[in-house]
Formats: sequence, C-alpha cells, structure tokens
Amino acid sequence: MQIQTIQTNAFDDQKPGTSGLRKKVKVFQQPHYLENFVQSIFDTLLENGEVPAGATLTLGGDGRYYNRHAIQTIIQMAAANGFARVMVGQAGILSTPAVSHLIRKYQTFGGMILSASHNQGGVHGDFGIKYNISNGGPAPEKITDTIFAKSKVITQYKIANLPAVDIDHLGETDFGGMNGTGKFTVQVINAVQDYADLMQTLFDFSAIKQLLASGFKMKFDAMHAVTGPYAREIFINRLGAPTASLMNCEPSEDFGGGHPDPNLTYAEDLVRIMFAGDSAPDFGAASDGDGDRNMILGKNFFVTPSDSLAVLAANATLVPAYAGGIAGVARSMPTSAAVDRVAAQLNIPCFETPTGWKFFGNLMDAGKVTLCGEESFGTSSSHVREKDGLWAVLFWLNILAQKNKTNSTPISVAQILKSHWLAYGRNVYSRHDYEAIPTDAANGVIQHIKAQFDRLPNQTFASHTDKSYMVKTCDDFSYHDSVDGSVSHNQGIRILFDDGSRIVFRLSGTGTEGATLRIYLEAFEPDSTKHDVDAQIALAEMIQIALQISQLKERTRRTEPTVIT
Ligand code: VG1
Ligand code: CO
Repeated sequence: MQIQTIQTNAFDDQKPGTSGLRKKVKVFQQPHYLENFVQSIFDTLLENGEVPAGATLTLGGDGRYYNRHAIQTIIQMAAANGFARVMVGQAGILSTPAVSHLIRKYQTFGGMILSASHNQGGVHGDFGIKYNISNGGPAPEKITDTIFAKSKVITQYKIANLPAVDIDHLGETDFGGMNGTGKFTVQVINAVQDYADLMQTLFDFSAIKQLLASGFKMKFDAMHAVTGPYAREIFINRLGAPTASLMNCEPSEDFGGGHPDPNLTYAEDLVRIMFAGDSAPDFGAASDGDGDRNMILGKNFFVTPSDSLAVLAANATLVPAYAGGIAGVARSMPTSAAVDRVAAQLNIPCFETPTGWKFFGNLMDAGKVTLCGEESFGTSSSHVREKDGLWAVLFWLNILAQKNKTNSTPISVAQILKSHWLAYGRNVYSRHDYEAIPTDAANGVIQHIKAQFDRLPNQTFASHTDKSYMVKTCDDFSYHDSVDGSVSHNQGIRILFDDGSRIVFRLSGTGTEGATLRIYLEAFEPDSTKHDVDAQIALAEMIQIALQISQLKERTRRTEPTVIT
C-alpha cells in the first residue's frame, strides 16, 4: 500500500453544526471537499500523537446518495492515517445508534457516521459526516471546534492507493500496511444482529411477543431509510409481528423521494393510517434517515416527544433494563418540562442541556443520568451514546405489554397519556418551524428579541381571556457542564412567564438552506378538564405573543410556519 500526500486548499465553511457537517451533495462533490474534512478530523485525533497501534474505525451511513463513494474514500484515508482496521457496515449502511453500539461493544477508537439524518437525500439533497468518540457518542464541542479550526488551514491530506473495497459481502479483506509495513484490514459486518441482540437484553421480548399475538396491531414506518432491515429482524423475525406491520422498509438513496423526518408533516402516510378512526392500528411509530429519531402514535393519537420522554421515565421500572430504577434524566433546553415533574416525583436529578445529543455524553459517562430526550423526536438511554429510534419504539411496546398483561380491559396509548397528565399535569407543547428563510432576516429576528431583554421582564401581555401573561425572565441560554466544566453560550433565547409558560427561539444548526427559525411553545395545564384541548388552541395566545415579540411575520414575510409539531 502506498500513501499519497495530496496538496489541497482549505474551505471556510466546514463548521460542524448541531450534529456533524451537513451540506448539499453538490458541495460535498467539490474536489477535495470531503477529503479536507476527513483529514481535519484525523488531524484533530492525531494531535496528541499517532493513532494507537491496532486502532479500529467504525464506519457506516444511512445509505443516502454519495454514501458509497464517501465510504471508499474514508477507508483509503483511514489506512493512510494509521488505522489498522476499518469496521464497515454491509453496503456501507449502519444506523446511528448501531454505530454507537458497535464502537462500545468492540471498543473501537471511534466512528464516522455518514448521514444528514432527517434532511432530504438524493443527488439534489443533503449529505453529512459526523465523528463519534470512543464512548460511542458524538464528539463534544471542544473536538468539533478543533476540527473546524484545522479545516480552515489545511494544506494537504493523506490517502492510500487501495483498490475499491467490496463492501457488499461480509468478511475481512487484508491489505499490506502503510509503505509495506504490517497490515490494514477492512471488515464488513452485519450490525443488525448485534443491535437486535442488544435490544433483546434490554426489553421483555416475550411479553411484547404476547402483546403482538393478542390482536394488538402496530405499524412501523422506516421512511425508506436505515431502520428497515433492523425493524424486519426485530419486529418480524424476533417478535412475530405480521409483515403488514412494517412499511417503507427498503432503504433507498433518496428515501423514496421523501423527507425522512418522522413528524406529523413528513410521515403523512403513517399519520393517515393512524388517524383512520376505529380501524386504525393500536400503535404506530416512525424513525428518521439514520434511525436515531422516533415518532410515537396511538390510535388516533399523537404523543409529543417531550411527553414520550416523561412517560418512559415514569414507567421505566416496567422494563427489565431499568427495573432497578433510573439514576437521573436529562433533556435539551427546548424540550418541555414534563420529564422534570416525573424526576421530582421520583426524587432523581434532572439536567437541562443545550440542543444536540453531544451534551448528554458526559452525564451518562458519569452515571448521572439514565434516560435522555429532546423535543425533536429523540429519546434514548445509557445503553448507547446516541438517540435511538427503535429503542424508543420497543420501550413503548414493553410498557404497553406490561400494562395490558395485568388489565382485563385493554389500555391504549391515549389512556396512558391521559392518566399521566392526570397524575402530573400537562405541559402543553408545540414547535413551529420557519424553514429556509433568508439568513439576514433570521438573524434580524434574533437580534430584535435580544434588544428587548432589558424591558421584557415584568411586561404583561394582554389575553383574550381573563388570563394575562407576565414575563418573569429572559436570557440567551448558557450551559455549564458539571462534569468537564466546559461552558456553551448562545444556545437559544428563553422567555419565561410567571405562570410557568415559556417561549424559546432558536436557529437550527442542521439546515443547509438559508436559516431555519424554531419557536418552541409551552404552557402548563394542571386542570384535567382542559387536557383534551388541542395544543394549537391551548397555545394560541403564546403563539401570538411569540409573533408580537419577534416581529417574525414582518421581518421574514412568512405568514405560516412550514412545519408544526
Ligand atoms: C435538530 C434538533 C436537535 C437534534 C439535531 C440532530 O437540530 O433540533 O434536537 O439533536 O437536529 O438530530 P437543529 O439544530 O436543527 O435544531 V438528527 O436526527 O438530525 O441527528
Ligand atoms: Co437522525
């Protein structure tokens, strides 16, 4: 194997966002663009010396367009940069939680995930790369900042002249090592079994199997993305569900032309099935491009991700892996405080972190939290260091199986939520996204809100009812990591009202077109007679206040959000 050193010019836009570097495919296709970023990752890892002898890199993606090309390039660059082995998913495909699990199970040095997650794929869609460290979790900000700094000054990268590696057949291929020394191995694995085995150690598969055999109907939508093969192994082969329980389970390079984003807008086919009245299945779920997100639906019922996290925490002891209780919980700042109420009752700590899974890693490594979640359809536990879509689906099924075992009248998803709200009160919640707006207008909105920070506290906003809303405090959220002492500023604007209601404004860090402004709305409703009110109606006044404070319509000329969840 010969190593070539290629001269290159730096790009100035390779800043990793909330979850890795995401750009249009055509941006990644520019000469040296991918290589520069990959070398910047390796240079960051190598800063303190060589890659340790025998180091393995785990590698896989969600199967989107450009995945195969990128896999070959990264294998060649890993060889040139001193890795002894690359463990790659068959056909180059691995879900994000599967990569996290493989890194941990086989104690590999780290992993690269090729995905732009829920963003559209295909030639005209998005591509992305993320680096995960040896705990299985996304690289923390300290590392991603260094990667960005290196990408701005890079002058050369190293690549080995390997022949194209067959990534479609399981097994190992050995190549001669760097400049004739040692050897370099590419191992093609099928991670589905490893992942399904892990799930089987966490959940009561025989109880879920019984539930599914009892006439309980489920529908899982893989949205033409990575979870299809995992879902088939788990639900059909291991849990005995009929094949009709699955839809869109063939991964495709452009996700069937759709948006692999499991929410009420983009998972419309599943939503239609689940809201079909009496004939609807009892349980529905979907996951995103790289398999780390989940949407949970009941018969004619939508579970907000924030509520889902709270329900999982409240019922964790029904699941074998968490039967002994959970150490603590964490949620991203914009996620509703529903889980905080559960934590208070369980007398366990609850942490509030910035958006993005990378902030949960330290808390899990330190044993401070077991369950984590984000309002953006992400939930998981310390079994991996990523969010995990199928894990959340199995958790719900395990809860339903247990609750229905001991009850003669079936208990539905909607009933679980209603009794949860009865016990804890309801944190009514919604997120409004304004996608692809001009960056200047988006920044203008944020500046305009910040400029009001001095006068907002104690200001009262009129209400159509006899209620009025007074601002208690407002700030731009900063996070102090209690484990490593790091501080992250500018993580989203919070406007907190004296009755516990809240509006959060944040710019997305995963978009690739203009800016996406997210408005997160929350109000606490203790009165159970009002728990059935639709969230958009219950939050109507919060929405008006948000528009008034932000001048969003005037500044962006948008009259409606593009996505409401
Ligand atoms: C979004 C979500 C965030 C999530 C991130 C990655 O980020 O809001 O909660 O962690 O996507 O998820 P942003 O910056 O666009 O709001 V995934 O499934 O794209 O890896
Ligand atoms: Co994702």
